[in-house]
Amino acid sequence: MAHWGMFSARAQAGEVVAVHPYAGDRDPSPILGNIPGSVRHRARITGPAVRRGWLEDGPGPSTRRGNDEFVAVSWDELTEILAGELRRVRDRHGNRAIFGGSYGWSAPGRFHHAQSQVHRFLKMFGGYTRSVHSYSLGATGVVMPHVVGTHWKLFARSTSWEVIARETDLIVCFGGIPLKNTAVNDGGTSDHPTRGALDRMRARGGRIVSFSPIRSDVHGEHEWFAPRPGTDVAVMLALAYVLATEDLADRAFLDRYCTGYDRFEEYLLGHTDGVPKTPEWASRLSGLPASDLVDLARRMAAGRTLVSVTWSLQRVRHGEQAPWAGVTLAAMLGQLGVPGGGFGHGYGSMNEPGLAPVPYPLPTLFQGNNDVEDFIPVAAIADLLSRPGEQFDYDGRRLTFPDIRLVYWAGGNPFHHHQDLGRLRRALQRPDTIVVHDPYWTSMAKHADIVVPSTTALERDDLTCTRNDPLLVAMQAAVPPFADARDDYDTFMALAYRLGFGDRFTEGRTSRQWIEHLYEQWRGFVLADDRRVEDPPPFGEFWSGGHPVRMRTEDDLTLFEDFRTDPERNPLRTPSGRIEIFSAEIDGFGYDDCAGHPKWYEPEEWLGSPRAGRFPLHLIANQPATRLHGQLDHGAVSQASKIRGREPIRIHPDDAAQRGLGDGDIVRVFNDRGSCLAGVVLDDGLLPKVVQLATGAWYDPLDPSDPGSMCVHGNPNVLTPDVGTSSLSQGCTGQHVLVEMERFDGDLPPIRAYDPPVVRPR
Ligand SMILES: Nc1nc2c(c(=O)[nH]1)N[C@H]1C(S)=C(S)[C@@H](COP(=O)(O)OP(=O)(O)OC[C@H]3O[C@@H](n4cnc5c(=O)[nH]c(N)nc54)[C@H](O)[C@@H]3O)O[C@H]1N2
Ligand SMILES: Nc1nc2c(c(=O)[nH]1)N[C@H]1C(S)=C(S)[C@@H](COP(=O)(O)OP(=O)(O)OC[C@H]3O[C@@H](n4cnc5c(=O)[nH]c(N)nc54)[C@H](O)[C@@H]3O)O[C@H]1N2
Ligand SMILES: [Mo]
Repeated sequence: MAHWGMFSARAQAGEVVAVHPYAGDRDPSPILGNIPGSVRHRARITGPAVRRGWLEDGPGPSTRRGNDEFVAVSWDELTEILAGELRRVRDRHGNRAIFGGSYGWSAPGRFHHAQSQVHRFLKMFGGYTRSVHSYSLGATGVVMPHVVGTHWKLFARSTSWEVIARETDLIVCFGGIPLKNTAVNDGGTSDHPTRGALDRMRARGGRIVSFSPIRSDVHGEHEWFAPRPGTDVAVMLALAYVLATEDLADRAFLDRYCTGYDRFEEYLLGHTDGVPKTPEWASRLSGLPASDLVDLARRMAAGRTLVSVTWSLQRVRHGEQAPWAGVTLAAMLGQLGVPGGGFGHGYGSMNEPGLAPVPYPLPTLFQGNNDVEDFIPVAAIADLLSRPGEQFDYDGRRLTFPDIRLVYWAGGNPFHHHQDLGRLRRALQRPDTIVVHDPYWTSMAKHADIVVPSTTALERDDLTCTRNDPLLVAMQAAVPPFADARDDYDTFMALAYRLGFGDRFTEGRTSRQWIEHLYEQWRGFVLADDRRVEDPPPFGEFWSGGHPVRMRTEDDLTLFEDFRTDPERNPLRTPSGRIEIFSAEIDGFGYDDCAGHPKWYEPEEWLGSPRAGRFPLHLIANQPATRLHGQLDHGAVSQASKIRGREPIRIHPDDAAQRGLGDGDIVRVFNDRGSCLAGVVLDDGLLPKVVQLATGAWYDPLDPSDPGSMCVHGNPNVLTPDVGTSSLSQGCTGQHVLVEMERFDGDLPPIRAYDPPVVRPR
């Protein structure tokens, strides 16, 4: 199993040479094709290593990270060095000086999940400064609990694809419903139902209206509206304005199920700021004809309408506003809780919304408590490292950045996920020690002091399942461990014994015994359910049979149906128990960048800003179609998309012509933060002045000694701003950035991203 689908593997001489998708998958993802050849790829880390400068000079700040050679050490030496350094930092600076946030997707598997392992280990070691929320949903995760009392139920218990296919007349989707993203679900996925569901809905006469700068964000027939990126909230407000002023808003629903609509309406009509949010007003911002917005609002009120907002819309400055405005628009239509109507968040973002949840707890590795209370919103990593002792706002609180001495990363790649990589590199110079576990020499591993080679999921036994998938799956090793790589569990086990808590960490179990233990614990939950669809066999039988076990799923869900049926007995977990169109809590925080109701804020990085005079193209840095993040960027499917080895950048033919660019040219994309090379793909399915460069090309600095160096490969995060969504949630804003580009006629530098650094014997 991979995060992007279930498969069987054919192996030869320690390498996976072919994969076959699971027969039950109705629409398997092409990115399975990145797997063959990945086990023995030259980018693998062959054994434990320590950065030469760190070994010779001892722990401390260093400008040589990312530009130093490594010294190979044995596993025993590694364990001794790492245990000694952990103890030194704890004894001298306390546990809060250890940053163990360690964000990232790593691999599926309920036991060998790198984050679960590193967090459990560091908790037993006395705790660590942690991170909260995700790069995926930084704004949603904070704002939506204030508005609807939850954020995860919006995806995990969303209206099902079956209900949409059967009931919905009109999907109005902001950010489209990109099929490419439904390849993936965190922890794995055994079926891909989105394409089929949308086809069935259309066959019934259902329509899709997509708001997106990119036409291909909806596959197949649809109506395409391309607003200027970042103006969706203005468009939503204009649709709301038409509903409010043409007597199309469902006042009875707003009275019974919501609070604060009147406060919002004052703003909508312009009573509070003198600016009525008319279709003409939104037209000037978005570039869309006002009459189209008027027509659409009337159509939305005339039938069963689902308002859908992708997660990308909240991964921008003021990202709190789009989901909040979306739910408000759906509330005005009065269809929340009605089958096929209402609101969705993340259709086309992940293979999770629309898929039925299982009613049981999943097998879970017990974590224990973290004795350190300090935390950061996850995307504040560079701030944390560069601004110790400084205060910042977060969800109504004033927090302080602790002074971090040791950074511990297992299962994630900040050089993939973080913004403004030049700034990140300078921040990574500051701690005493950086530890990285990864199977591959990612840029993060190259910036580490202590490098720990992990196995990949293909090299170990595990089991996996997710909230929104019916199968519990035995993941049996396809090949033996590569070179001197170790399972993260075994690394932590050795460290825990060296540090004196080995028995507590292992509870006396081997990996195999843990897997059996987690399975049997889960099996108990299933056997207690009278309505189970299958009896899970005892572990031995399950493992030797190798077949997945099917769980019961909660089919045909409609989001907020319980609440609609009986709002007194099933209130939302908000202060009022209702949908908070106006939140007194948020209003009370007094932020000037997040008011008490949904509001249009002008971002810094958009085509209407003064910055666009210098950098006139709006870059969409979205998820890659050809891989998951930076994982297996060296795989066949990802490589086939590259242009002379560079990541493709899509541009409208008119913008290309203005710059004298043709298909296949190499360009230098730049702004005042950095620059990268990329390969031109002409595409008239883009709004003019919009360009698109996916995330995930491995960072490849022309001059590794220079934090501001050009990336010769096409990582957009050398360009993106490292600034939070707002004082409320401080989420990631990596989706949008203004750039300019020019043809690159120089000698093309080689791609060195997948080459290991120099590693010398001790
Ligand atoms: N500009 C911009 N940037 C973005 C985004 C955007 O929209 N625009 N999106 C953001 C989002 S939503 C996300 S979720 C992040 C994703 O960011 P990440 O999750 O950090 O990216 P991955 O490449 O998946 O990193 C996972 C790492 O885990 C390693 N790994 C795999 N298996 C194992 C294992 O068993 N053990 C260990 N120790 N390591 C393992 C992989 O080799 C890989 O290096 O990126 C964010 N960055
Ligand atoms: N193949 C693949 N699938 C993935 C991932 C991957 O790496 N590869 N990553 C997974 C992860 S971790 C996450 S969190 C999700 C993320 O899910 P999302 O954040 O929803 O995904 P993106 O592809 O970044 O963005 C979706 C679309 O939003 C559109 N968009 C961008 N800005 C605007 C705007 O201002 N207005 C409008 N109307 N549209 C806009 C873009 O055209 C883009 O294609 O994807 C998941 N799925
Ligand atoms: Mo994500």
